[in-house]
Amino acid sequence: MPVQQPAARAANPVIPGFHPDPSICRVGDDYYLACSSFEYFPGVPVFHSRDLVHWTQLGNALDRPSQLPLPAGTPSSGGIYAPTLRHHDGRFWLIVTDVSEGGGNLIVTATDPAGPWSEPVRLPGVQGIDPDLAWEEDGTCWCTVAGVTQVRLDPYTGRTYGPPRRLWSGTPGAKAPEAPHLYRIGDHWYLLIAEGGTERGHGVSIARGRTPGGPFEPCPANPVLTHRSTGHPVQNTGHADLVQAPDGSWWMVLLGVRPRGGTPGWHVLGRETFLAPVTWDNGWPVVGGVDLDPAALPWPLSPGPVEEPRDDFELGELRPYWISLRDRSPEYCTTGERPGWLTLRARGGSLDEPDAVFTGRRQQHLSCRARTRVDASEGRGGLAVRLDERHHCAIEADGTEARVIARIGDLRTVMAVHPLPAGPVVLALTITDPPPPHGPCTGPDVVSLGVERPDGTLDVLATFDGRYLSTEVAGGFTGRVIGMYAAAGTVRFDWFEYEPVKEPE
Ligand code: 6LW
Repeated sequence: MPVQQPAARAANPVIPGFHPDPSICRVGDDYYLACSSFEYFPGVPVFHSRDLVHWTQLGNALDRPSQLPLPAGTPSSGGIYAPTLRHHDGRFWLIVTDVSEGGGNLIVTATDPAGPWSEPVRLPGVQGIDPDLAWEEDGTCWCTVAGVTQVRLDPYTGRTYGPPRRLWSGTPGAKAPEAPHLYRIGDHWYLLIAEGGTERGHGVSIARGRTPGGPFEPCPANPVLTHRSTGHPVQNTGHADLVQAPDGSWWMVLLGVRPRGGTPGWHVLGRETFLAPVTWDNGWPVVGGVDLDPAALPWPLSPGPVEEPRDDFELGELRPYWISLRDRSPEYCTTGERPGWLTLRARGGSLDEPDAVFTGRRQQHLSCRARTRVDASEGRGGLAVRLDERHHCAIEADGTEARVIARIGDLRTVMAVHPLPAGPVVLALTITDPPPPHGPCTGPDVVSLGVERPDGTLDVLATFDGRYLSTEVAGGFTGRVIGMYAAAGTVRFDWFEYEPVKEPE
């Protein structure tokens, strides 16, 4: 079934690019939101908004190795799964699962959501992913995990009390009851879950009971949100969290994907954060659509974040949107060695290796351009877009030539070789719609990789069908990340530019 064309300019996704498993809370007039981050370091990006539409990243909750010691063997889409972010007893609480070797569930807290966040409190008695925190009025804290089970927890010490108890586990026959969130609303405790799996069958269901442990009565209208078996341009909608606005209205954040191209459609930005309005009918939530017109929000919109396309690496530390594979040891990634440059030092092989030295930023636009000025006189590296070790493409330079290298599953090929002048060069990567006609076999986009001449003219060395950098091909839980890497020796980057490309009407 051809995917319907998206509605007119909507507010969604409110946080584009791979920002899955959103969890939201409100303090006064300020909203805060956190997402999962998998094999990347730092982990768990934390955002702030005043209008639920425009979000600014404050930082990352897990930004120290003592909080996030991701081992080199952490596989792509391993590491940090779904968080829950709450505010209680004067502080922010973030509970999350590190599925990597030696990880487990943990809690970090902060008085300022921009950080610093505390050292982790480990939760050996909490077994399962997608942990949620909810408190009774007397301070009793319940931790609920996918499955769905629940255990009483002291969130200050990590001690659990008694064996876990099973709660409502969703619609009979539906798979993967997960992403539980528990809310006290009016006279009821509401248990919100995702079910159906995070692919095209994803959906959100809810039940309510008189106590935090149930018994729970399922909503007669479940699933209260799904796009399964529809032609909606946003698919895989699920993994939601609820928040009440200061005016009493209710809202839901959720993950969704935007497949493009022919059938089945390929999504390349990963699972993004979307917003939907919620109303209540006879004590049950009714979720509005994600085709949300920003002008329809019942409050004035704050000005969105202004982001400079270019990072000159002049700050003492990298901006919070930069993410590195598994760790960011200054031995391999530093702006301190050559002021105004990012220095990357290879520690193993190419992007095919789990311990590749790669620092990038999430691709957040369907069409975009990235450029970087690189000095590869002491090594080999360049500019890449990656999904994982087996799905990436790059324009790589050493002191004498540039190569376009593509990796699709077991296939690895050099698509082009091009001589380079001595000295730093500008590498470029552009992602645009496929050329018309958009036939049934069209991929979602085309990746063009090249080198700029000294006069700024771009020599495109190769183009790459973007479907091979999509989740439908690669699998996994992340989305494309565009960045810089070192495959050998030392490679230095003077600046990095990322900006959306406006497609012709
Ligand atoms: C997340 C869980 C899920 O923890 O995927 O498919 C995990 N469902 O809710 C990672 O996003």
